[in-house]
Amino acid sequence: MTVQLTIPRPDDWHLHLRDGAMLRAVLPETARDFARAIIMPNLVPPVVTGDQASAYRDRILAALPDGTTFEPLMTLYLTEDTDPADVAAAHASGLVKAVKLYPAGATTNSASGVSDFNKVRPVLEKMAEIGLPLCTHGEVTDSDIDIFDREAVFIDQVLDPIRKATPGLRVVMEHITTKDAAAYVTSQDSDLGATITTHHLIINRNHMLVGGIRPHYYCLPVAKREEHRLALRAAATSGDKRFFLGTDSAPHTDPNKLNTCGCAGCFTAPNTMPLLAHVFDENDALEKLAGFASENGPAFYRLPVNTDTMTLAKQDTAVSFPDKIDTPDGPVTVFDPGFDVFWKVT
Ligand code: OTD
Ligand code: ZN
Ligand code: ZN
Repeated sequence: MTVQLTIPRPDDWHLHLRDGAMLRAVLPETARDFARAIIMPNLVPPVVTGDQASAYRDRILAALPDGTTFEPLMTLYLTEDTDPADVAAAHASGLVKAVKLYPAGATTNSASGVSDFNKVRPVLEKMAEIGLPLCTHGEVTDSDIDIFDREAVFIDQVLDPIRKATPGLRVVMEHITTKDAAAYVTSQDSDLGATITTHHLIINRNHMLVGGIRPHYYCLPVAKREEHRLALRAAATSGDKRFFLGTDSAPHTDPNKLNTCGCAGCFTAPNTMPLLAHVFDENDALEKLAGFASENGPAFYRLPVNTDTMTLAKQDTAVSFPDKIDTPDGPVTVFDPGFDVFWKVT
């Protein structure tokens, strides 16, 4: 018997689309399944001002295949020089849906991020006043903090102090990877939400490191121990409205991944929804997928749930996905979950 699941059309609340030829190659992979996405601003140079976000939005819309509907939800890259008035204007015009905080040096193209959090206080206060969410890459960058501990230390040393000092600031902890982060979210009020990626629900650090190093599983924040993956699964499938999907799909060409200093990122845009159906099915929580992928994100961002739908159907035989997509810059490998998947988007 075919099992089918129909949910409101999903959105991706954390996505890297890049620019130029790469944008044109990867955008159709997201627009096929998702109605909207929060677009990360870590281009080179970064998307810092409202004018830059507006121009980037135009480039995304111009890259959409004919007949596709997709709404890019733009973000600004927070720097120590960000002007609170520019942020407020970009929000008031409806252009910008969040501001992104990268601790300087934490991840890909984060060199222009924040080192001195006191310097961004006026922006954060303005955002609290106008209700504009802050999305955080939640890892400290101190060289003496072990990379596997950087998320938990960020919560204690950076995030919690910022939130206490800025009442009313709405925050999304992006791509959480630890049980500590999930527990922090559930201990707080509804001003705090968190995105969870598809790949962090599937891999732990063993998948990346046992039996040979697997560069396509290397992403930031780096996958943690199995107990953390299980805590993320529990959070995603719990029905708690504060947890929602942000794929963090982050395409890099194979030569840039398979390198002595390989880039971080998993490219999950093409197969995320079948993989999530597999994960929620495995956890006996298929009825919670609509909340995670389609309803909780809009609730946090105070946007309507999409009125069109997506149907996923479980097949009798395993489905296949392309191994790679071709781009003019080189091939980009699609995330391989390492197990057979029977779900497909119909
Ligand atoms: N993580 N790769 C990238 C960004 C993210 O921290 C992130 O949001 C990227 O390539 O832009 C990654 O592994
Ligand atoms: Zn990040
Ligand atoms: Zn990201």
